[in-house]
Amino acid sequence: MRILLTGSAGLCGSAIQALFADETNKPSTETTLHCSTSSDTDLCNTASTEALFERVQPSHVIHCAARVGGLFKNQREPVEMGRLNLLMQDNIFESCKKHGSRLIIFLSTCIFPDKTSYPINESMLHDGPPHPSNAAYAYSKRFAETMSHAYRSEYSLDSICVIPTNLYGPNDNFELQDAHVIPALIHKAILAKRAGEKLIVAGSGKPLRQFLYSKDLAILILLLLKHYDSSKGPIIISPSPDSEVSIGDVARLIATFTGLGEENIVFDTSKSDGQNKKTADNLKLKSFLAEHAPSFAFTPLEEGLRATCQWMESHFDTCRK
Ligand code: GFB
Repeated sequence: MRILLTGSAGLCGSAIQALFADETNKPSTETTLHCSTSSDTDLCNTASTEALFERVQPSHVIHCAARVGGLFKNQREPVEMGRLNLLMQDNIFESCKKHGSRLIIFLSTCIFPDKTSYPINESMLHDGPPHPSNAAYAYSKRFAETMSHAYRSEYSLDSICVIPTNLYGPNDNFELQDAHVIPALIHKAILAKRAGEKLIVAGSGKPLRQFLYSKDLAILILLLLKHYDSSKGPIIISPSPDSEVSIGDVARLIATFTGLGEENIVFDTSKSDGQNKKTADNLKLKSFLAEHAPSFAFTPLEEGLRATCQWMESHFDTCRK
């Protein structure tokens, strides 16, 4: 396999690179990984995207590059969250069609309908409007699923739409205005501890989320790239529904792991809670794993959070923030 990895310096891309660095994880010795970032290619530009494909001639593409961000970035920049993802996806689909590359493209559980029954499964993707806080992003990613079907029926393009729940881990974006909840709270907790202040958690702390450790996602992406029958449609990547935790519980764990202490947390209820929950089932993934990786186990949240807190402590001066 000649794998092109876009967005290779990001949370997901860097986890896949790290996995590849360990030779034993390589799908085969002949497999090569070609990493691309926004500094070498503007994927919103058709010519530069095609030039990248001409250089790499990929048999497989893992499209990690995307305009992503937490609740508050989605509320602040809905146009870019929608438009830039549409532009990148359009160029990636067209170049994959031209080069006959097998493609993995990332959606997110926030794109499912907001008013729905739980747990959510893959068949419910288009059953109603998403949460208004990220509608532009959500429809841009729903459109990727629609185009995945379209390219399959018209050009037999082999593409897999993977739908992860909230991702976290090393090399995340810790920039306070744009970050997702876990990197934002870790960054704020470290600053609060150093300044002897309180950790300010936005909202009530009541919303519920399922969190996926980036190292787990990387392992699952390589398994899916090798073995998943893409005609089976999109697939949710998530620990089980009962792994769901409240934002308040996550904040308390982060306050403990950063040494700030749970007693130093305050909730700013003037800030938005966003979606209350987006509980997703992972039955499709579990049946895939039963066949292809029965010994796979998700990293427990406490273990992943502790490791991510330590990672940011040791990379505080160099990480994205
Ligand atoms: O991770 P997050 O930004 O995204 O926020 P969503 C999750 C929850 O954490 C919300 C609370 O209830 C926030 O109110 N929260 C508390 C904070 N403190 C903070 C903080 O300092 N920063 C942030 N960001 N949140 C996103 C979608 O929704 O999920 C994206 O908007 C994407 O498009 C992502 O899909 C995975 O889980 O609410």
